[in-house]
Amino acid sequence: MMIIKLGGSIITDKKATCSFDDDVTTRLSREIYESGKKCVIVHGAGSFGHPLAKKYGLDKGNGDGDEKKLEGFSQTHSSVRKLNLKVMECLRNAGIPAVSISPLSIIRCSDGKIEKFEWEIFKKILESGLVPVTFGDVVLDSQRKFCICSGDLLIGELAKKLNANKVIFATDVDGIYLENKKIIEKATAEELEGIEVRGSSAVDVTSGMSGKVDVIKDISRMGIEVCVINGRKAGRLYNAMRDKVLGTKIYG
Ligand code: IP8
Repeated sequence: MMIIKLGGSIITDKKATCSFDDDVTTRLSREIYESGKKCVIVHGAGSFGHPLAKKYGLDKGNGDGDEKKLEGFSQTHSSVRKLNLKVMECLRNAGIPAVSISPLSIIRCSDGKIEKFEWEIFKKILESGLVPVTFGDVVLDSQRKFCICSGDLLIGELAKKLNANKVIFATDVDGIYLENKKIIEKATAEELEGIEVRGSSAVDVTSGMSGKVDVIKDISRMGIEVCVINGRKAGRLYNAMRDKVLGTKIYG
């Protein structure tokens, strides 16, 4: 079983608020369907989540009980759900029996880290032949009152709990690349340590590619293969799902 992350930077235009890329999401949905592989799908929040989360300072929680932040929490949750509905429609139209699970309902964090996760629902849904879909969301936090739960954080936990054999990050870059723009084609988690990573510069309250590399290291240390590919280029997701990776492949 594999986990696919559809990055917010490819399913939305991160520079324009709430702008969904229907064409790219439709094509990626077809690639997932045509691969014939069993998977869990996680998508980022892109321009439906990050600008709002930044505007209301949601990444810093709500320790001071600010009412504006409560409004921001509610608005951000509703906005990422709107994005999720659009993604779900593309997946269903491609023939994928997708069902949505909102992180807010099943996750509680403590100081930004997952402390309670009712992950078994993913297992049950997979066993029933359906395809579970979840997304970057805002969730409750026992220390900060609330926090942001990124799709990448979810993937780290899901990969471990569901015993995934592969995780694919479909991003807006050709892979993980070095300061000199050279793509790393293959590496171990150890080889990734200490390298200067480059990535998207759009508004991102969950630290973009550098945050992703930390998650990638954690996942590959569990012995799970991780691929980073460019989802804006046709066929790359399909090929990565069929073991032909054009991008970066990290192995544990
Ligand atoms: O796009 C962020 O999720 P990500 C979630 O997967 C929010 O990092 C609400 C900004």
